[in-house]
Amino acid sequence: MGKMRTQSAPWRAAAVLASVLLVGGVAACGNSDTGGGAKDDGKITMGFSQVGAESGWRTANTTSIKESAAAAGIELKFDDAQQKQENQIKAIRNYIQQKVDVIAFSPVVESGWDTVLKEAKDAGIPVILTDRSVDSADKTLYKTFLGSDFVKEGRLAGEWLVEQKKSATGPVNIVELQGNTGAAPANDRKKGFGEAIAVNPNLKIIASQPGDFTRAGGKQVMEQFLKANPKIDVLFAHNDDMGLGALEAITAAGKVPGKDITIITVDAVKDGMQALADGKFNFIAECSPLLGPQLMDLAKKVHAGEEVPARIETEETTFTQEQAKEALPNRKY
Ligand code: GYE
Repeated sequence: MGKMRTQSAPWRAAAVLASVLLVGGVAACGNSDTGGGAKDDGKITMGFSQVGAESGWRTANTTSIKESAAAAGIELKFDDAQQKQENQIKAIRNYIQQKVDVIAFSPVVESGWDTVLKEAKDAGIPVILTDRSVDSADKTLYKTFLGSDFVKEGRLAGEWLVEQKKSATGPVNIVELQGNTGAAPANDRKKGFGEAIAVNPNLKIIASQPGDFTRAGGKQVMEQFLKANPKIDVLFAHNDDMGLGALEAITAAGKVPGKDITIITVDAVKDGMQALADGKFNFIAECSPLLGPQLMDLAKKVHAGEEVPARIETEETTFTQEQAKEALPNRKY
């Protein structure tokens, strides 16, 4: 018996080890699968905190995310923060509590995210930034940033204007409608545009105010601009919606948009493209809202522990009035 026991000991040890591994394996597997706080069905759960519903761009972006999640078989928990950072922080904390597999969000402003991002990291939940970025110095707080190059959009808008006004002999007065204060696209578009027009000292920004990326904001601020400044030659609006709102103010002031005032915007959503084709806008730098498919792809990779590039840029173009007429019939959003 003694002999048998000695002989069987390694087997028993192996069996014990195997069962430990098996149980451990199942437990580990269960952990990662139920990390979604839900069933052990291998389905990825994503918590997504959206900026709001402030513009046509945002609506198209939300649709893209919801449709792509469904198509990719990803369970989406969606929250609209109504352009408030505190709401986004609350939503992210909820997602951490619910143990979602991946958190994705479009930060309404650039600053002030380190604490909540650290909480997600400590909970072992990967974060993907989509559309807008954060200014955190610690790049390990998120896996990747998927979105446009907003500085480039501003620069393309500015370069177009420089070319248009190259033979101007006197001052060209520009007013600027900014996005919401502190947002990456507001900061970056302002920067890119400002740098591009700096080559011609005739081009001067005489007023610049936030219109919060909304039509109502664009209209209201443009009314103030028109009241305070008798000579406005150019409007640079950080998105189509503010430009569309401004059209009403310009017309009400007895001026012809696209003629008396040159209008440049960013986004190229359908209503913006229509205004461009109709000659009310003069130029649009495109910004694509169709980020959903790439976001879902990234979520799957990040969840599987694969390496992903730290920065993924969306491809974009620009539109003149003629190009808008051509592109409009096929525009999806
Ligand atoms: O340009 C604007 C929206 O973050 C790129 O947000 C986005 C911007 C977009 O409200 O229309």
